[in-house]
Amino acid sequence: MTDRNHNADQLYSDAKNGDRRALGRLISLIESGYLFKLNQVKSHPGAQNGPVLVGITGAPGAGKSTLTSQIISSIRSANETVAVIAIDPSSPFTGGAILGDRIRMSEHALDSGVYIRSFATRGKLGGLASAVPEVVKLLSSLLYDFVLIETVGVGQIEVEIVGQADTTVVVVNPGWGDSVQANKAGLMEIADIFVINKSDRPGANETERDLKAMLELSSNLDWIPPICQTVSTEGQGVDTLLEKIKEHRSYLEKTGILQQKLVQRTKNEILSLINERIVLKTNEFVDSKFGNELIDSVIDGNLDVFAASEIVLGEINKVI
Ligand SMILES: Nc1nc2c(ncn2[C@@H]2O[C@H](COP(=O)(O)OP(=O)(O)OP(=O)(O)O)[C@@H](O)[C@H]2O)c(=O)[nH]1
Ligand SMILES: [Mg+2]
Repeated sequence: MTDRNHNADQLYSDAKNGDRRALGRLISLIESGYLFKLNQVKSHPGAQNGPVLVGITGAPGAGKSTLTSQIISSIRSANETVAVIAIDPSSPFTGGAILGDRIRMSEHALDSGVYIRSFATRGKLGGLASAVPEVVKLLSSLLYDFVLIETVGVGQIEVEIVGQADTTVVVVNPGWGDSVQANKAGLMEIADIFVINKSDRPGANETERDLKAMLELSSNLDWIPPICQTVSTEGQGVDTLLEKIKEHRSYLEKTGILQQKLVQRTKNEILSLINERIVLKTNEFVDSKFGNELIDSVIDGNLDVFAASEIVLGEINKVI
């Protein structure tokens, strides 16, 4: 462990000096469950001085990676820097999506103001959900102006991951029912900005109308999610989207919501670290000889489950 700590510290200082391979290795360490203590972090995601933290989600194939690549270009043209975390749902059999993402993003590969990390999830999304906040913090400490998280908007964990962003962009496509699908997947509630991508296809205006109607029903907020039409393959509409992202950030800052989100995120992180530790200790105890004896006592009718759990809690209290 000491070796690993030393190694991580060295990697971090190399990463700070712009060594991207070191950064990649550090992220792999975090991904494998290593808790890297970022003592030197001064800039938190979502803090006033921290990067703009944007989640980009939507149905498979909606054009999220193409859009992300264009957002990167738009950010870079203003000379700001950006890190991207792409959570790739690619099947372990084809791996096609990873390749696709790499090709689409490859135009930025040599740009030192851009860092892209693709995670192939392959069924271990759960672990990634706890690694992502750490990785985001790491990237924030490296002073990127923007951190983008791309994830497919299906399933609870993906939505949870994207919920760690301060500004959530939901990508839909023109066509009957797409907005309805987004609604069903729970994406309406989390959207701060809507993008109708592939607006070169028929039906974009109808989809915008549908979305507006749904938003009127649901929103009672002072931030009404704007709707942007984009053609990502051409870069069309992307500058306007970036403007909206910045407007949302200003809104969060002005209203104090940004700070609230940071407080909530920090609280969740502390709670989940404590939970993990308690669950681990509890499992260890229940699996021990004494734990087995307790279970036997309950089965034999000498003890009820409440009394047994009190005893376990008492024991854990001593070791935690
Ligand atoms: N016509 C058109 N095609 C687009 C547009 N944006 C993306 N595409 C195409 O849509 C396909 C999917 O794009 P991706 O960017 O891989 O979509 P994604 O949402 O990242 O896909 P997954 O990560 O696999 O869920 C690609 O063939 C893109 O070239 C657009 O604005 N118009
Ligand atoms: Mg993608």
